[in-house]
Amino acid sequence: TSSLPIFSQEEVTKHRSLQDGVWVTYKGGVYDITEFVAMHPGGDKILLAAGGALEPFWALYAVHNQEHVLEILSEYKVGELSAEDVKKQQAVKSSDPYSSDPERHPVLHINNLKPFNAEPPPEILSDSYITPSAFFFKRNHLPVPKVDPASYQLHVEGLPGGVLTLSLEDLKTKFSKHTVTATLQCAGNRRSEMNKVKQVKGLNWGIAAISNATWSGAKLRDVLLAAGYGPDVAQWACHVQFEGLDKDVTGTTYGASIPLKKAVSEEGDVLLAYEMNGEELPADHGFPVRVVVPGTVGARNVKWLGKIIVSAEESSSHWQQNDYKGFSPGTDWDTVDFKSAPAIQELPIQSAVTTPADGAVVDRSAEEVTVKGYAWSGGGREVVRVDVSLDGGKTWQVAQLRTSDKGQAPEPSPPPGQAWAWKLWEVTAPLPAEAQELEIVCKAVDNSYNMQPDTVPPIWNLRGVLSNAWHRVKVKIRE
Ligand code: HEM
Ligand code: MTE
Ligand code: MO
Repeated sequence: TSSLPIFSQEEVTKHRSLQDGVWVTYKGGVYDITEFVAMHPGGDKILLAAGGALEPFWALYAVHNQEHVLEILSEYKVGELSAEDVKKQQAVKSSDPYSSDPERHPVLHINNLKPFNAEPPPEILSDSYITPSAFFFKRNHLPVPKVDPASYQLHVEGLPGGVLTLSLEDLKTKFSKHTVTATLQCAGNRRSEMNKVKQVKGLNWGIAAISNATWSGAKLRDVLLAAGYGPDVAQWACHVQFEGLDKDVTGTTYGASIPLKKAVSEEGDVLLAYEMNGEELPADHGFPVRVVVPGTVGARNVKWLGKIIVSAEESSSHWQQNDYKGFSPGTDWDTVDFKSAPAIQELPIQSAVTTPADGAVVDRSAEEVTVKGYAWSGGGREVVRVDVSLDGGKTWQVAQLRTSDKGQAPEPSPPPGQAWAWKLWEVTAPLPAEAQELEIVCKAVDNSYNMQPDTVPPIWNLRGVLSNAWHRVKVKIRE
């Protein structure tokens, strides 16, 4: 039993602002979190819970179901909620906003269940040039919205012609269909390697928050032209914003924006995709329509697209303004100013070893080892070389690159600046005679001669994004 005072719900509800103090309840405890609000990794959303219960919010943002979050909360305990009010709370039926999420393949490694975030085992990535949709990494910030394709409407706003509203049928029949093979990578891919240097905030992705698919749909450019886009618009507009149909508890939708220049460029290949790998978009990947922005960070590839807005400003969404930005290793949560950094758009050069896995054992009798992986660069820059070392970077050899599955014709070389898809690579080398352990390292080079940094510490950042140091894997040789 606790010696802390007992409060009524009415008393708790009086504390709903920084001035009056911010109080919340959790499992019958009362917490004064006023001091914590400014330190909250999820931003001032936390104020939504002011004066009430945390449980329904934490059901929506299950990232809180961790020991360290409860430890933080416990520091702020000021009392107990009266028994009568605890009973009333329990009577409020808690409904699970994730109950209509789709089924997922059990092979996926789940980083977070609600919202659903998962990546495939790395060896699956290098086993097929096109990642089967079931294995494609999934990154949701919110519950998957249920969208009826028959009544689906896409609104295009901000152009001189007024609002253009399109049905799914309109999108499929009034615009020509384009197919693009494009790799999608989350800004947080390989975040776990940053975590090893120093704790960062975010999902602990391994090396597989990246996948490659063919996407088909209408070109965003064509839709904007149909909605009244012309050279005059470029005089005042700089961005194209996207809003998803997935909503948080306040009704705020997922949102992001890209530069107008990319959106209307003939070579930009931005799609309003309704097919993935030749089939209708799966629920997890944005059914019925998502934006595919080739060469651009995953976060701007808005799923369950509801609205397109041509505007002078970037999206005001949390994910455009206060997340998905890079900072110096010297910047911490006390000093970070999100306004000071640009939103991530094109991603830097990346590669990783998918097999063998870190910690694997190879038999000396095998005499050789085959190393496989992926390599990709943002902005349509083409990977031109991948270097692989078996001795921690002392000696190197050049990997074989491929752009198709074994036995199939390679994809034709993309025009300069339109290399949207990754390259898979492979090296088979004799096991070094003396070594008992291999330290396999890979690094890629793109056609601008951008290369990956050799270690993590100089690129560490508090949010753990843009993690693209040389990938290192240790393998034991069994005599
Ligand atoms: C993330 C603590 C209340 C929304 C986090 C994280 C912590 C935290 C420690 C980072 C978790 C991690 O990445 O390991 C708390 C505490 C709360 C609280 C102690 C109450 C006293 C809330 C409320 C909301 C919320 C009420 C929403 C209304 C979020 C979101 C993130 C987050 C959206 C994820 C940020 C991201 O990774 O994108 N919170 N939180 N939090 N929180 Fe809270
Ligand atoms: N679009 C909506 N509407 N909601 C989201 O949560 N997540 C974004 C982006 N588009 C997201 C979204 C992020 S951060 C990434 S990395 C990609 O979708 C992931 O796409 P995928 O799940 O198809 O792999
Ligand atoms: Mo992402």
